Amino acid sequence: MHICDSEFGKCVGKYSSVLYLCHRNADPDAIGSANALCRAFGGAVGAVDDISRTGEALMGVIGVDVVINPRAEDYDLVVVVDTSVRLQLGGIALSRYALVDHHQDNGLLPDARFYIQRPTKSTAEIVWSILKENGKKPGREAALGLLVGMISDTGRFRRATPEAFHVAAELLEVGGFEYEEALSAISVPTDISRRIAILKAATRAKVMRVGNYLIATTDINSFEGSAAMALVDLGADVAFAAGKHGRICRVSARAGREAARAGLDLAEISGRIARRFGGEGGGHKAAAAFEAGGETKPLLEECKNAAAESLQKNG
Ligand SMILES: [Mn+2]
Repeated sequence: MHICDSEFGKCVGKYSSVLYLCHRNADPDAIGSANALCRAFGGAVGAVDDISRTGEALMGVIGVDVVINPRAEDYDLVVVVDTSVRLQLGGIALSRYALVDHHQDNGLLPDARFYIQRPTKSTAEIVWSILKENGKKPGREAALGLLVGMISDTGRFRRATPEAFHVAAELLEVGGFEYEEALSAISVPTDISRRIAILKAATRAKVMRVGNYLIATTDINSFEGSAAMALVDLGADVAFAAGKHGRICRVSARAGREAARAGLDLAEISGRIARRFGGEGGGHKAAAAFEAGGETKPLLEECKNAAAESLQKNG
């Protein structure tokens, strides 16, 4: 059941123990959003498998405890935060759950007790609206966590909307901290293994030109998301980085502004290819990921062709 932001307090208040659950490799948007909801409405914060590097940095700054791989059955309700596909929840067995999210996949909606999902640039913006509509005033840490989530999901406001800037201004006012403090919360130095992986991904990259667009693919067995993002930073319009993990292939996709503006939809492409290879995936138009069976090479070939087809059609 879809609910309005103002109904969240009433709906979640019907359950006595609530877990706010972040996706696998929880990022600052997930951690900041779950933390603010938990502080406002009561409950616990959990995450699946692990926390991202920047998510962990934020945890320290705002002082939130996150239970890794909590037992969903220990709670009356699980509120899944910043997550749109089951794949991102690993082995967690969901029964009674709700959803607060900003992605565009609807896989978790039909079975949710209630949900709020709309395509904003971050889940944090939705959470801020939920707090306001329910008469909750966040403290300093809760507001800081939300702003850091926004900074992270908007690429430091490079992809921000006018609405996102409004929310950011309100969070700075209510939290009473400096913007610089929020920025430094996620400015953690990149560790050497990630830098090695990214450099390897760059040296192995194959590049195809389609009109004025460049599509890069690369094979790597860790940090696929960082690698795809780095290839876009280096000049690719679209980048796919694939890694083999046991029998499963993980592919991360990123697109630059021009390709996204030309109508490329990586969430759609990821979902479609994943399903064809017995997997699952999704995300956003310009940033998506999937897992599927098979080898990296044919999957990357499929990705490249799908992106090329889309760019030729619209570009
Ligand atoms: Mn997010």
